[in-house]
This record gives sequence, C-alpha cells and structure tokens, in this order.
Amino acid sequence: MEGTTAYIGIGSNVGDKLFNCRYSVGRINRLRGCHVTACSTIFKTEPEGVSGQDWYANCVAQVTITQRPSQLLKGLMGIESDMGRIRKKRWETRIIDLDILLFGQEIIESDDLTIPHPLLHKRRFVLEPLFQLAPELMHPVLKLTISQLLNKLPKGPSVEPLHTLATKNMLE
Ligand code: A4P
Ligand code: MG
Repeated sequence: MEGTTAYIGIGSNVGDKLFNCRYSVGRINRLRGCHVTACSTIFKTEPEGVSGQDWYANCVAQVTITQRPSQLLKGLMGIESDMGRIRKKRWETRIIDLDILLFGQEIIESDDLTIPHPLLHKRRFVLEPLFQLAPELMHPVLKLTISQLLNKLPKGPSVEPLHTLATKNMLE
C-alpha cells in the first residue's frame, strides 16, 4: 500500500493493560486506509508527570496510512471511546491513550493536533519503544534521530520491556 509511515504511541494504566494495548493495535489495523506494519515490545513504565497513579503499559505501533492526520486522529479517538475512555481531566488514569507521535516528516500545529507530539523527545516511555522500530528516524523539528534523542535523555522514571521482566522473574 502506498502511503505515509506514521507512529502511534499507546498507553494504558487501568484494567488488563496488556490486553488493552494489544487490542488497540488490532483496532488501529482495521481503521480505513491504515495498516500496522510493526509494533514494539510492551514496556512497563512508571507514571511520568503525575503522582499516585498505577504503572503504565506503553508501546508504539508503526503504520502505513493513506489518510490525512486529522482523519487518523478521529479514528484513534473513536477507538478510545469504544474502549470506554471518558475524558474528564488531562493526564487522568486511562484505559487507553492513543497519540500520534510522528506522521512522515510532517510538522503540524493546529488547534486539535500537534505533530510531532510535543513531549515525544522528553519521554523515555515513548523513545524506548520508538527506538526498537526506527532508531535512525529523524525528528523533523529537532533534526536529531530517535537514537540521538534517547542518548540525550536524563535518566528519569523506569521503563522496562515486559518480556525481560518475565525472564528475570523466571530466573529469580
Ligand atoms: N492532540 C494534539 N496533538 C495530538 C497528537 N499528536 N496525538 C489533542 C493525539 N492527540 C493530539 O488528548 C487531548 C487532545 O490532544 C486531543 O483531543 C487531541 O485533539 P487526550 O488524549 O484527550 O488527553 P491526554 O492524553 O490526557 O493528554 P495528552 O496531552 O495526550 O497527555 P499525554 O501526553 O498522553 O500524557 N506516564 C507513563 N509512564 N506512560 C504514559 O503513557 N501518559 C501521560 C499522559 C502522562 N504520564 C504517562 C503517560
Ligand atoms: Mg492523548
């Protein structure tokens, strides 16, 4: 399929978090004009920017898309609401959060859409999974690759791939 490569950040910190992440990837793949081409490992991450919340499951999906970013946003918001997310306040606990991280090399700043995602380069829970999929991908505004952004990042809250955790638990 001809189209643009985009990256979607996925996060969940309520209920069956792993199921929520996996299920949302299946739903993204069924959006019109959108095809999931790869998905990162799911990471277990400490909440960032908020306190007193449970841990998050985070991952990133790579898609090929023939729709415009505004249509993708609509599709993602439809999945969020179908999965039972009700928006009350910003950064609240959520069943599923789907953010457009990058859309090709496009730079968009409109009322309801900022691409690249404005916090992408500051968050390990986004950069680690993105690094698995596209280490050499260029941030169109900062002109640094994902690998370079990750290297620049201060230590911050913990981000661990869940499969490594499972292996660790088996060995303990
Ligand atoms: N919007 C603007 N740009 C975008 C974009 N690139 N992708 C607008 C998606 N949406 C975008 O989003 C609010 C509005 O942002 C949308 O209506 C859309 O028009 P929202 O999902 O309703 O609100 P939110 O998720 O509460 O806010 P936001 O800004 O998306 O928060 P974040 O950045 O998602 O942060 N810690 C860990 N470890 N893992 C996490 O996943 N997530 C957050 C929330 C905080 N701490 C976390 C995590
Ligand atoms: Mg969001």
